Amino acid sequence: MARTERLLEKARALFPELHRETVRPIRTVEPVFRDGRYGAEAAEDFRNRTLSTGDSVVLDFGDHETGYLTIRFSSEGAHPDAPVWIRVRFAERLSEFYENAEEYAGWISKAWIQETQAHLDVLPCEVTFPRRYAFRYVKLEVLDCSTRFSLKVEGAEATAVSSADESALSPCTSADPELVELDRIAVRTLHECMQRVFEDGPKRDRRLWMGDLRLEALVSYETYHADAMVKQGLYLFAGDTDADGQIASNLFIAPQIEADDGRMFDYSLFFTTALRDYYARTGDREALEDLYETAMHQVKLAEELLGPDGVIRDSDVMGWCFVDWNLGLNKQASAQGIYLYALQAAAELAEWKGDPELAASMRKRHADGVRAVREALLDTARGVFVSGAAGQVSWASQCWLVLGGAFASREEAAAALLSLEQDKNAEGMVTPYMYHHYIQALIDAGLEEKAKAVLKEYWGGMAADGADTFFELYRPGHPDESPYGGTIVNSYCHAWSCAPAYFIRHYQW
Ligand code: RAM
Repeated sequence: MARTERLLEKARALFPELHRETVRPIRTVEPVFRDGRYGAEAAEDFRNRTLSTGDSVVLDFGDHETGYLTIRFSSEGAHPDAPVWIRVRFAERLSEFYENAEEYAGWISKAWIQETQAHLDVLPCEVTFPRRYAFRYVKLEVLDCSTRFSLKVEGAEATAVSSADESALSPCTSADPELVELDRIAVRTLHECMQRVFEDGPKRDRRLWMGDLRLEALVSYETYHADAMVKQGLYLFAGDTDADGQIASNLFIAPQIEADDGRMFDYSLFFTTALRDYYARTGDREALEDLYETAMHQVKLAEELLGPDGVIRDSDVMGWCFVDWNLGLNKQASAQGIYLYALQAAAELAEWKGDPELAASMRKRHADGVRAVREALLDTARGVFVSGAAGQVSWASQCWLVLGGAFASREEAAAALLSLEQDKNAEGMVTPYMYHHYIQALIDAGLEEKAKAVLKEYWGGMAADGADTFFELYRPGHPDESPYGGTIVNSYCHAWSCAPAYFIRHYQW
């Protein structure tokens, strides 16, 4: 790894303060699953109940919260003659209570599952659970309580934490109530993910990912204006690259700053595009001077993967390029689109840095890359780009090649995007992250009204499903969608899904 202490020092100075707020449950509920939908019915207030072995109570905090839970317990009946053994489960969505942690056998750690157990030796007592949880609902289950007494829950509260500064939040000025509601949920999503860094999700993975940072930054510019946190993220990534200078896909900040050893073609290039976005918004010369070389280097590294035909070589190494969580997706064409998109950013950065020759060379590489991909991957009969040896057609490939400027005109781009709707075999999209790029591609192709309609339908689908915050994965009609081998580890507050707040505000919808 190549650590640059000078950059990490600057990053450390930019860590935000966390704001703390005490929140309490607004009601006690009984989860219900009816007609394929999860819901909650009002139940007897938890303070009025006495709990014995097998009993449980569900507290509803009224909104998604990220923080630390404290519960006060007492007993009723004889003097407690044994500890009480309890399980506490935290859920961002009620559906999580219908899943069984024991049955999860997926490939990411089940330690992410938000549940814990405790023994209450002496009653009354107050317990503060040490982990930070992401939740709206908390379920307390009595696993065992002596028959000589019963347990009472006297009170519960959480210390919610976020670095989002509410006083900095710009208002949403849309006149469309549907959009105002989507904006509200999106802003809440970002709020919850704004911790010491822009986390991907407060339930999981609770850390800074380059691809997520890029989109969180775009939403932040329109909402909380947390420019210093965007800068912090960029300096963190630049301060700990691999030995070749490649930006890591994600990094940890505790116990100390350390980049993960994973690399992804697209996420490294998003350092370049995120610096472009940051400088365009802030004009922060110090950041441009400090981070420019690293940003341009990502493009150079990407170029090493160009094949003799001038197109990024395909790879079957799992995760070489992320694009989306659709495990059946071939990434080659998307990777080329992302490479072209980054070249455009690199040309702008070089202009701003005062290096017009390099800017011209970036533009030439872009033109070469467009020509190459049109020759190698454009199916002229169908008007779409194919990807990989099997010639796969996907939504992701068209979107990224629109964003990278590989279509000859807006009309050609629009025709390709629209043709996907008739092609049942085209590989689809499974994350709001990929949908963000689809919305942008529609706008770039001149289909802004369609973009708005898709945004309303897709994010509106999550809202209609009771979302307090937007999800990591969402594929209408596929509630079991999870790349991890089980939805119990899915995150239901994931900042790469805050797109509505970006598009509604940026395009003044
Ligand atoms: C998920 C993370 C993050 C994303 C990576 C590729 O596991 O939560 O959001 O960037 O995938």
